[in-house]
Amino acid sequence: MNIRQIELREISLRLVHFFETSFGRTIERRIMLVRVTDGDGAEGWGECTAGEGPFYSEEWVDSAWEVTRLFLAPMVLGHEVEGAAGVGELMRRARGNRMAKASVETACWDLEAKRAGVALWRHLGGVQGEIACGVSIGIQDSPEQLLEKIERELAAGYQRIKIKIKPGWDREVVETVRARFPDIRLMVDANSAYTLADAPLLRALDEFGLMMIEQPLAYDDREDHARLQRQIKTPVCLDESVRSAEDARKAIELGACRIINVKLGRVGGHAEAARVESVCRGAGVPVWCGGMLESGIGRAHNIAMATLGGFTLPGDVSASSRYWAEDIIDPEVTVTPRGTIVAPDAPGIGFRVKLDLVESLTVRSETLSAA
Ligand code: OSB
Ligand code: MG
Repeated sequence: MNIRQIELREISLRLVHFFETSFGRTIERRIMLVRVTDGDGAEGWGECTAGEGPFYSEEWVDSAWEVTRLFLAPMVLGHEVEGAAGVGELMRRARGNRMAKASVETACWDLEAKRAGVALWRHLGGVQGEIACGVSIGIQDSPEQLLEKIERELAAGYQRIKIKIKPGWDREVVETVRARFPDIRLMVDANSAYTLADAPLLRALDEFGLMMIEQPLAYDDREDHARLQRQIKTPVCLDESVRSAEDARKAIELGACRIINVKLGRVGGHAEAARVESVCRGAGVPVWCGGMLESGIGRAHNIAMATLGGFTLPGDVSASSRYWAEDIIDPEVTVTPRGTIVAPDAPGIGFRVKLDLVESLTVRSETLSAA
């Protein structure tokens, strides 16, 4: 593989409904898209999952844009490499910036699968032609609104409900939801809103039979999560603090979690995500595919990743229409009444990028070429 051109584009896409987490509210997404082209004109698409500010992690849209144009693109352009699996290695000298790296790396995987004429999920070694889906529901203006939303998602068939929590929107809300829906698969995500001093409150959630509590403590912590896990029955799931397969190994060894959420951007791309999956599968730790309010391109990559064998729990990958009035791919992502997404059979990510729509949503673009 020899990438000759990397095109960066920033699009602006408005969510159909605001999405609120413990670190803030989003309504207008800024999304960096990456298109890579090789010497034969084959192309692939990737999406950067960095948010509008450095609040989920250090990365944000403009840091991803700058590091990609100034450092990552020159490391990749014109450099012969065995295949997409080797693209991460080309960018190794740059530390961190995993979401930016993933946007380039995943685009190369799409290109490679398209060249081979196979669906990306098969190319990655996926074994599940249909993936289980849950939904992530943000903090709402009132508990009643939350109940209404849950009702709607369950009616659509989703297999599990995740609600966001933060101090002041936690115990009572979970109690209300549980009282109304006693039997559903339910979990919570705190996005690092608590500390070990909150252990009593987090332990009080044990009585609600949650599948897991996601990232309750600091975004870069494993040690305190291990302490917390010893004090509560609900399984801890790590999101923010697992950035690599090595992180996953250490977290599991420490007892910091019993479940891991895998996100392509957070770990730097498909190759590392597969290594995380492999470490977890070997240790008997279930994983599931997280979401970052992706447009269709990132969503398609998530679907492909989630077909790997270790992804045994419903992920945060759901229908395009939950996010966008019109998604940038054709067909849009839809969910079956069984609460699943069927992995597409077309080559590469398996969805066509609507170029005209992308063009009309583009706020800036830049093309970088091999010398
Ligand atoms: O922690 O999983 C998270 C969205 C943005 C940032 C972080 C997270 C999320 C979600 C949304 O939970 C998942 C989705 O529906 O895409
Ligand atoms: Mg999370």
